[in-house]
Amino acid sequence: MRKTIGIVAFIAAWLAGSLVCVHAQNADFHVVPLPKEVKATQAGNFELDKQTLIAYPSGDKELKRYAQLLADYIHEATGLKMTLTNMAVQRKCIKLSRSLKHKNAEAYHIRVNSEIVWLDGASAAGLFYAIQTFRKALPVGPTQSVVIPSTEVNDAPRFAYRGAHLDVSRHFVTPDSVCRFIDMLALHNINRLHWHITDDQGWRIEIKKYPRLTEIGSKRPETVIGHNTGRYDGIPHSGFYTQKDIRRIVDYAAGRHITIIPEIDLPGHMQAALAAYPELGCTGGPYEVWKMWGVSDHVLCAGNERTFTFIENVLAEVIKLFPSQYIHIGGDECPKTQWEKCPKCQQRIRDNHLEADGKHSAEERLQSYVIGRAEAFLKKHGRRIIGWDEILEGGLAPDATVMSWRGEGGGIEAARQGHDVIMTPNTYCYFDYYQSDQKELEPEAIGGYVPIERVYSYEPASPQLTPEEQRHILGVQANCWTEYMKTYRQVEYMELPRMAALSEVQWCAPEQKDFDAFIQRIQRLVGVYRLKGYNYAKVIYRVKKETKVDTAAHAIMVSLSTCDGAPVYYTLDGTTPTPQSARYERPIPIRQDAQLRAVAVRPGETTPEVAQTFHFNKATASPVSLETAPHRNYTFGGAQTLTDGVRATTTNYRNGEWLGFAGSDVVATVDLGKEQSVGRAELSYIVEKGDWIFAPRRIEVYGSTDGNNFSLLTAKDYPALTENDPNGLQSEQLSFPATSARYIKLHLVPEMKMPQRHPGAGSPAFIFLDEIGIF
Ligand code: TNX
Repeated sequence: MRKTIGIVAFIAAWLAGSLVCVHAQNADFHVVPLPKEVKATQAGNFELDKQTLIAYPSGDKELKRYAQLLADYIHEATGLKMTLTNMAVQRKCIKLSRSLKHKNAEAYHIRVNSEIVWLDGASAAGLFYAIQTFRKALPVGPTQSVVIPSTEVNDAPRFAYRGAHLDVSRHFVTPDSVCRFIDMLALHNINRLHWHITDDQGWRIEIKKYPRLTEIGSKRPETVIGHNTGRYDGIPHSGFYTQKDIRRIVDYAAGRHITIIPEIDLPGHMQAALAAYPELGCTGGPYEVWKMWGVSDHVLCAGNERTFTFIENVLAEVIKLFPSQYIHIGGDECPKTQWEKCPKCQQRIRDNHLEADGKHSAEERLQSYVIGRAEAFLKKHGRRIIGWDEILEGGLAPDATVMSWRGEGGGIEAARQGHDVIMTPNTYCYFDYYQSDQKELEPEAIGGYVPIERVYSYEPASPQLTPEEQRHILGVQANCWTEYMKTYRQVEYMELPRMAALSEVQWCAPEQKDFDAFIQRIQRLVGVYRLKGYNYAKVIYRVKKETKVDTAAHAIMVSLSTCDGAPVYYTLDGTTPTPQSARYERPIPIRQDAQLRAVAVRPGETTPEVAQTFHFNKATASPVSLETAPHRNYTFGGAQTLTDGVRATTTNYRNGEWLGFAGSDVVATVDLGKEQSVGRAELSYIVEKGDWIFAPRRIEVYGSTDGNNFSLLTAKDYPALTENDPNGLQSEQLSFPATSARYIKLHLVPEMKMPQRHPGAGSPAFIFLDEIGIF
C-alpha cells in the first residue's frame, strides 16, 4: 500500500513538474528570479480564460506592443487566446499601466483580485518585468482556464546592470539565433547583452570603410580540433552581420529592454583584422584568421598612426549602429612581444614618455595609451568605455568602467580606485566551463568547473569593500566564450539552467537567496524551457550525493536525493542500478570498501549514473583535527574530507574532494579510536604549478598512544619542483617500522618560495591535500 501511495504521489509530483499538460492549474508567483515580496491576499482569485481581455492605455503604442507580447506568452503557455483592448474595462481583464511611483524605474507591482489582474510598472521597463513574472507564474500546458491566486507582488531588481555575454567570433551564430538568445535573456530579466563581435578567429561586423574586415576577416579555412591538438578539422567557418542585421537585432533587443553593448576587442585579439589589413600589425604580415584558440601575439601596432585612424573609423560606425552609452573596447590579453621589438612602437613610447615606472612596463603604459585614445574618441561622441580588468595595468582614465574577469581581484582594485565595476569572475560566471564534475558525460568544454550551485552562491558586493566602494559594483554578468560551442544549441546547453541562478544573483537581495528553494522554483521555469525547445542541461536532475563521516558510528553516511523527489535506486557492489535495485530511503552507512552506483528514474527516463568508490583503511571515518585552517575558498566539508573514504581522482581542486592550504604547514592528526599496529601512511596532493599549487617539500609522520606525546616515525624531503616536473595528481606512501599507535600525525611543509620565472616567484605555494590512509 505504502508503495502504491508513493508511486501515485510520485506521478503527481512529476506531472506538476510540468512535463505534461494538466487542466486548471494555479499560477504561482514564486518565479525565478524570486520577486522581493509575494503576499497572499483576500481579494479573490482571478480566473484566466478565453474571455479575459488585456487592457492597455489608449494611445500608448509601447504598452500596446507589450499587451501583444503578453497575449503571445499566454497563448504559447496555455493555448488561451486573449483579446486586446484600449478601453477602460472594469472586469475580467489584465490591466497594463506604468503609473507606479518608485525610485527604481525597473520596479513593478502586481495586484490580483477576482475581477482584475493589474500589472503596473514604474516605467515601461518595470511593466516589462511584471509581464515576465506573470508569464513565468503560469503553468505550462494547454488548458481551459488558469486560477491566478489572490496575490500582491512588489518587486524591483538589486542591480541595474544585469548582463549576459555572447562570443560570436569563435563561432558565428545566425541573426535569428541572436534573437533567440535575446528572448532567453528577457525570460531571466537580464537587461544587457555584451556582444563580443570581433576576435582573432573572426571579424563579424560589417564596417563600410573597411570591407575586407568581413570579406577576409570573417572567414577561417578550418579550426583546430580539441585543445590545440595540432590537428585541424578541414571545415571552413564564416559568417558576419550586415549593418542591416545589426539594426534589426538592436531593435529586437530594445523591444525587450535589453541594451546591446558591442565589444571591439583591441589592441589584442585582432588577428582577424590583421589578416584583412596587414599594414596595421607591427610586422606587416602576412597574417591569417586564426585557426586555433588562445592568445595570439599578433596585435595592432601601437606605433602606427593608421592604427588609430582605423580604431576611430571603426568605432564611428559602431556608435551609429549601437545606441548603448557603453562601448566595450576589450583590452584583455594583449601580449607585448611584438611591441618590444617594433621600432615604431618604441618610438611612440619615447615620444610620449611612456617609460617603465616601477609599477608598469613601458609597453603596458603603451597599452594604456591606446585605450586612452579610444576612450577620448568615444567620449567626444558622448559614449563611455568598458574594458576587461587588464586595462587597469598601466593607469586608467577615471570614467572607465572595469569588467573583472580574472577572479574578483581586478574589480575590487578598480572599485577602490573609484571606478565603476561589472563583476564577471571566471570562478563563478564563466559559462564556457563545465557544469558537471562528470566531465565524461558532458560535451567537450574549455575546462574549469562552475556548477549551478557555485553560480548561485556568488555575492558580487565583496566584503573586502567598504559600503561606499560597493556602490561602484554596477552589476554582474556571465560570459559565454564559444571556442568549444560549435552550434547555437550548444550555447543554450551551456547557458541553461545556469542563467537562472545568475538571474537571482543579479535580481535578488542576498537575504532572499536559498539554493534549495531556488531548485524547487526552477521546475516551472524548466517548463518554459521545454515549451521554447531550449536545449538546457539536465545535470540538476541527476542524483545528488552527499557523504558525511559519522565518527561515532565509524561509518560514512551517504545521502542521495533528487531535486524533484524522483525515486533513486542504487547498488553498492558495482553492478548497474535498475528500478529492481534497492530504493533509497534514508542515509546509507558504509563500513567497508564499496562501489556505489545510483540513478534517478522518471517515467520514460533514467538519469546517467552517479558513482562513488569508497576505500577503507585504518584511518577511514576516524576523526581528524587540523592545526592550521584551510584557505576559506577551499575548506568545503572541512577536516573530515581527509578520511571520508573518497579518494580524489581528478585534479579539479574546486570539487570539494580536496582541502587547500595557502602557504602554511599542514598538520593533521587522525585518531584511530584505539591503539593498533601501523606501518604505512598514504596521502594525495596536487601539482598545478600555473595555479600556484606545488608539492610539499617535506612530510613527517608521527605516532602517539595518548595524543600528547608524539614520536617521529618517518620523514622525507622532496626536491624543489622544476619547470620540467609534470603537473597532476600525486600519491605518496611513507612506510616505517611497524609500531603501536592510536594517533597518527602528518606534518607537511609547503614550498615557501616558488621558483624564478614563475609568476609567483618568491611567494609560498598552496598545498592541496586529500585522503589520508593509514595501514
Ligand atoms: C579568456 S575573458 C578570454 C577569452 C577566452 C576565455 C575562455 C577574457 C577577457 N579573455 O578570450 O575566450 O578566456 O574562457
